[in-house]
Amino acid sequence: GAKERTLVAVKPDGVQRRLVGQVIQRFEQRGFKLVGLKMLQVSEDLLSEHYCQLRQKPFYPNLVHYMTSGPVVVMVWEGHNVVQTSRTMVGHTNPTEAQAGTIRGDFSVHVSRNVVHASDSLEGAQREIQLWFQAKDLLDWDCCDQASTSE
Ligand code: DAT
Ligand code: MG
Repeated sequence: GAKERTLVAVKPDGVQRRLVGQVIQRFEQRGFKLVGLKMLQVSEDLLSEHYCQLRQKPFYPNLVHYMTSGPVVVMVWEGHNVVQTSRTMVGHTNPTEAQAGTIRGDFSVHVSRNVVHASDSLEGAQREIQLWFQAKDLLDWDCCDQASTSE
């Protein structure tokens, strides 16, 4: 529905390369609504919850090292079909496979430095949003063009 939400994060390489603004711009421009945003240094505990399905993978230690190497910017975006559309906007996990025009396809070359995260399913999005944000830090707001101007 229109209130669907997903978690998007600019990973440490994206922050270091000053790509935060371009990532936000793409989601704003597409028509999604920003309802939560913060910058933080991720702990290994949070990361192992976030990537709980990947703990057994051979690349997991490198993934932890990368994701804790500097701050990330994590956001919640809301709108129609945002989970699936944001995956399309982000592009293939491996930048080698990512289409030009996607974030990974435009800004990255290697799977170990792929700039952004986006939740991969409705259930995943709900789980990740609860993991990264407190409910009070997600804001429900309306556009000024829908508000009364008569006051
Ligand atoms: P995605 O980030 O597209 O949802 P994922 O959930 O399968 O992909 O994996 C999470 C991250 O782990 C991914 O963004 C980069 C890293 N990763 C995945 N597969 C990898 C691989 N084969 N080698 C190195 N890193 C990998
Ligand atoms: Mg994933």
